[in-house]
Amino acid sequence: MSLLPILRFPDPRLKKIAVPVLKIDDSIRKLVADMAETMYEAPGIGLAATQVDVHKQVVVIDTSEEKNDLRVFINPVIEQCAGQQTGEEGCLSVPGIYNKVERAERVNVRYMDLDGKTQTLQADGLLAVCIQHEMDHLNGKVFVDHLSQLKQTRIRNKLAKQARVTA
Ligand code: K2U
Ligand code: ZN
Repeated sequence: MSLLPILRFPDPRLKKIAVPVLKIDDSIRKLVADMAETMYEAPGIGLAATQVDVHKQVVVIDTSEEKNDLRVFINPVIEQCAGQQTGEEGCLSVPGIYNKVERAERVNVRYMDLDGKTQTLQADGLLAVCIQHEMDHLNGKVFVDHLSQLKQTRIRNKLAKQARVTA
C-alpha cells in the first residue's frame, strides 16, 4: 500500500467531475487500499478519489472510534435525503479551515461495494455528513463552495498567504 498526495484547494483538479467505475479490478482494489491508508494517516474519517487526483467515483469512510470499520462506496448515489443538520466541517484538501455547513440529517445512498454487489445504506449523523461531503468531492465541490463569496475570498487569501510563508 502507498500514501497518496492529497490535492490542496484551490487546485483546479478538485473541480473535476469523477466518472463511474465500470469494472472492479485489481487497480480499483489497490486504489481503495491506498486511499484507506492515506485517510487513516492524515488522519481523516473520509476521502474521495478526486482528492488524490483519481477522477473515479470511489469513496472511503471510517467514522468508528477504533478506526476498524472501513466503508467503501463505489458509484454512490444519494436516492433520498431528509431533515437538516448544521455542523463544523474541515477538509483534508483545505487544511486549517473550518466552517459550519448545512447538510441533510439523513440520507439513503445506493452504491457498489468492493465485491461489485449493489448495496443501500440509510445513514444519519456524522456518517450522513461524511457521505455528503465526499460525494461533493466526486462532483467537483469542496465544502468552501457552500460558503459566502466573502468567506471564500478570505479563505483563498489565507491559504495563499500560508503558501507564501511555507514556500
Ligand atoms: O473529504 C475530506 O477531506 C475528509 C474529511 C471528511 C469530513 C469532513 C467534514 C465532516 C466530516 C467528515 C476529513 O475527515 S476532515 C477531518 C476530520 C477528521 C475527524 C473528524 C472530522 C473531520
Ligand atoms: Zn474534503
